[in-house]
Amino acid sequence: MKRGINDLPCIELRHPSGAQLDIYLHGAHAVSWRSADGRQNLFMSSKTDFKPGIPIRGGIPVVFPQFGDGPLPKHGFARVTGWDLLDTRVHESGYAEARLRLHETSRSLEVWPHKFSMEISFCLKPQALEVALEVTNTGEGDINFNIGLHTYFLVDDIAKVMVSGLAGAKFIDFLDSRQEETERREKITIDRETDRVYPDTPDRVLLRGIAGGRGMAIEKYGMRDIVIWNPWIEKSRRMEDFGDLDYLTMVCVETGNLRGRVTLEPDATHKSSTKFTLV
Ligand code: TA6
Repeated sequence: MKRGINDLPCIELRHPSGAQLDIYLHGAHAVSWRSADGRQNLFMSSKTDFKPGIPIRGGIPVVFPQFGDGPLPKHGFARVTGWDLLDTRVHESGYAEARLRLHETSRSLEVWPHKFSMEISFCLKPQALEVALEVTNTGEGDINFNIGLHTYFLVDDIAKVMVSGLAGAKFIDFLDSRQEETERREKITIDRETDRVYPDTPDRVLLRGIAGGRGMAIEKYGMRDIVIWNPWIEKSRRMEDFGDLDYLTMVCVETGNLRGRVTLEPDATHKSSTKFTLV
């Protein structure tokens, strides 16, 4: 564990291949993922804050227990709360793992009166990263929540980005009528502000245009939805923690139960994960 920006504790998870993942306990937030080829795969805003209570802009924000706006802080309190490190180790089967835990706090109980235990594990391989989430209801009544990963990918040029695997899927355009439409494109490109939720999608999509001309296979498990987001020019200018031109080198492809919610009975556990593989 090292002291990162603003002296916040940060885990440097290293794989023998040279791959490295840097994770802040603040939000269990992965801010840097260098694969074994040395390339950075995650976008991070140069203008983001690293302060308790403030979401970090970029990397892999954890969304829980709410996606988007609502009675809780936007995208929930998990990304702005300090998590506890459980352990880090390199498994004999060839991956490095970091596990962190979050449970209810006095502050979370004020806004979300439910007891829970949440664990995130990051499994790092030479050219892949798997992020797994487990939530257990440790309270008395049912709990109902969104959960997911709001992943910011570093791209060479947004004009070269394509997402394939969603042709025929329904989507809701959060910038338009919010009516359900059908995605007609085999290859989704981005040339304007884009904020679309694809509910109940296939579990594998391919993102092309990752920095260095590579592709990223994104495979989700126990996660129903995908969101594609790029703020484009005007919204970028309005975001204080985001550079005016940052929209050119990032895209969010988010995975989780973001449109739909998960309901857990007492003592039940929900497991979900996303595997990112460079191709
Ligand atoms: O996931 C898409 C979205 O909900 C967009 O509407 C945009 O607000 C983005 O998340 C970023 O949200 P944040 O709270 O991190 O600024």
